[in-house]
Amino acid sequence: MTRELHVAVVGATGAVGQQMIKTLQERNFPVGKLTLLSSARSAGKKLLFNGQEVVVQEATPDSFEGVDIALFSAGGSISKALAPEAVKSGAIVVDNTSAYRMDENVPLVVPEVNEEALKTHNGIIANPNCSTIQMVAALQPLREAYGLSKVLVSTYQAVSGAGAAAINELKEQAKAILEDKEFTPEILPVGGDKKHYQIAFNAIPQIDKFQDNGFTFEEMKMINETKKIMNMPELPVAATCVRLPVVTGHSESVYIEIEKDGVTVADVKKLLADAPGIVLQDDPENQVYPMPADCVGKRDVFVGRIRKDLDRDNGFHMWIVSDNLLKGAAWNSVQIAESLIKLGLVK
Ligand code: NAP
Ligand code: 12T
Repeated sequence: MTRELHVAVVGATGAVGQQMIKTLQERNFPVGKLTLLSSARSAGKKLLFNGQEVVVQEATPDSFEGVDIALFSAGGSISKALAPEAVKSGAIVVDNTSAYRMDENVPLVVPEVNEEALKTHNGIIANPNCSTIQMVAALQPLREAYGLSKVLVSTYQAVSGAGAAAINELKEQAKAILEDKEFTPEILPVGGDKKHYQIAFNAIPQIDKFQDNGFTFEEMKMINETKKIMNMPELPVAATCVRLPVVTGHSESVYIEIEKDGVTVADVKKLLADAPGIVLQDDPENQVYPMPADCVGKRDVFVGRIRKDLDRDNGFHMWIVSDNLLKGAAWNSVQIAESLIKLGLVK
């Protein structure tokens, strides 16, 4: 019998935090006590967990007394400031921000890929970037069976990845445009960057800030995190990340090259159909393929449009879709917490 745990959610009122609470409930996670934390703005607000009202409190360094597992999703600076405090209080932190992901003392975990890495944790475990999680979950079975020698990805990302304010911006903008009213973009592509652009009825080839090498930080997260999670530092990976006017569900066009010769599309389909956490939706004759509108609220990663490259026998193209707030964030974090219990890592 698992003991009932004291769980804290930091950023409980946010787009990800809300899904964390819902996922803990749906998974029947052994929650004995739930502490919900936010900024002072939302302190006092009441949220429901298993039909019970829980009052949101302001997150402070003293918020973690007696907490066993703390799920952080309130932005990188909050994680930098408070995750070490939570660890000092004896909690294990699962951090959804990019604050610790590339720290070599912090495991970066997608349970279907590298669950064993949890055993090396020092109090903080990083939850990877949303676009990266769904991609590596689908690539891992192929890598195990055939070897992997190249990954090229273009993403079609939903606005909910940028938080509750971005969801609101898309909806308000779409309404303003349909009603012929004026509007001023304020959030997307990146709240903290110099310029903001229309997202409704548009596509923006910028997610997160530009780096000196011409790639955006979102693209570099996909590149660096993929190598770390798969433990393949030499794997060639390149990414182009694009924001679409979709509320929830990231889509990705992925091209890979495998090491083994003679692999067929049927082989790849069979492998993915049987892989954990993956749902194969691939039947062109009947127009069956994954779409974000169909994946909302589901924990799986959906794969379809699998084709062999026309010029390279070891090249394959595919389309990978998942709910960015679930497998991309809340579900992967709760899944990590479930793995910690399963591996006997929660004292
Ligand atoms: P959001 O909807 O904007 O919510 C932000 C949450 O953080 C709210 O609960 C907010 O509380 C809280 N917060 C803000 N400032 C705080 C402070 N000073 N102290 C304590 N809490 C504070 O954003 P979101 O989409 O849920 O994302 C939250 C974070 O998760 C992001 O910043 C990002 O780092 C991470 N994230 C990761 C992924 C991923 O790829 N795995 C995806 C999306 C997001 P109030 O209600 O009081 O404002
Ligand atoms: N895709 O924590 O969509 O890696 O704006 C944060 C924000 C990923 C992250 C976004 C994202 C992260 C976004």
